[in-house]
Amino acid sequence: MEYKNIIVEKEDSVATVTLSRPKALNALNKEILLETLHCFQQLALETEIKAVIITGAGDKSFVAGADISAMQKFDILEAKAFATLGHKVLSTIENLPQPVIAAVNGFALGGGCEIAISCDMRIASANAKFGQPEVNLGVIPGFGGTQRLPRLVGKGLANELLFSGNIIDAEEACRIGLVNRVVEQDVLMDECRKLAKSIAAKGVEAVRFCKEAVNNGFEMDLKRACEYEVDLFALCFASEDQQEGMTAFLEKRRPEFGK
Ligand code: DAK
Repeated sequence: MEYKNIIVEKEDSVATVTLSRPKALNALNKEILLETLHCFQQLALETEIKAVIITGAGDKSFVAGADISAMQKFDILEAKAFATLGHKVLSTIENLPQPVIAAVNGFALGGGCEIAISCDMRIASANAKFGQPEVNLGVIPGFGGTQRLPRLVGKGLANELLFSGNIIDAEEACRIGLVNRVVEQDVLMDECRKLAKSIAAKGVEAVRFCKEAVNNGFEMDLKRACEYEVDLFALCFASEDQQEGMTAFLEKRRPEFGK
C-alpha cells in the first residue's frame, strides 16, 4: 500500500511512523487512519522490527485530534463507523507485539491524545500540549479517551480533563503521569530512538511477554494476573534468549540476543 499521509522509516530494528497532514496539524481523517492501521498491521509481522516510534510531522503538532471538517456532517452511522475505525487503529497499536513509544512533539488533542495513550510509553517535547477538548465540540472522545485516560492517570484527573476540555502543558502532563518525561524539542527524536534501541537490544520474547503481561494482566484481578505472569515467565524458558542471557551473565560477558 502506498502511503500519502504517513511516512515510515526503518533503521537499526526501529521503525518510526510519522503522521503527516501538516495543513491540518496532522488531524485524523479516514485516509490517515486506514494507512496507519495498515502500517501497524504490517509492522506486527516484521520480526526484524523490535520497537516502534510514532510521531507527528512538523514542530507544532503531534496530532490535533480527529479531523473536525470530516466529522462535521457525519450522520449516526458514519460517526459509528469512524469511531470503530479509530478504535481498531488504537487497539492495533496497543496490542502490537513490539513496544511503541509516542514522541509527542506538539499538540496531542482529542484523537491525538488518545493515540499517545494507546502507546506503551510517551516522551513529550517541552512545547507539547495535551487535552480531550471534545466537549467543546458537543461530543465525547471517540477513540477510547474515556476508557484509557482514567486507567492511566486515575479517574479524578481524567474526569477533570474530559469534562472541562482543559488543555495542559507537558510539565503538567508529566506530573499527572500522562507522559514519562519531558525533553527539549530538538532532542525529542534522539531520546526516543535511544530508548527504542535499548529495548531493541533486549531479548525479543522477554520484551514481548512483558508487554503482554502488563497489558493483559492490568484488566485481571491480581491473583489471576499473577498466575498469568507465572505462565509467561515459564514460556521464556522455551526461548534461546533465556539461555543466552543467563549464560552470558555467568560467563561475565554481554548477551547477544537474537542470534
Ligand atoms: N481538524 C481539522 N483541522 C484542524 C484540526 C482538527 N482537529 N486542528 C487544526 N486544524 C487545522 C485548522 O483548521 C487550520 O486549518 P486552516 O484554517 O489553515 O485551513 C490548521 O489546522 C492550523 O490550525 P490553527 O490555525 O487553528 O492553528 P493554531 O495554532 O491557531 O491552533 C490548535 C492550534 C490545535 C489549538 C487549534 O487548531 C485547535 O483547537 N484545533 C482543534 C483541536 C481539537 O478540538 N481537537 C479535538 C478534535 S475532536 C467520535 C470520533 C472521534 C472523536 C470524537 C467522537 N465519534 C465518531 C463519535 C474525536 C474527536 C476529536 O479528536
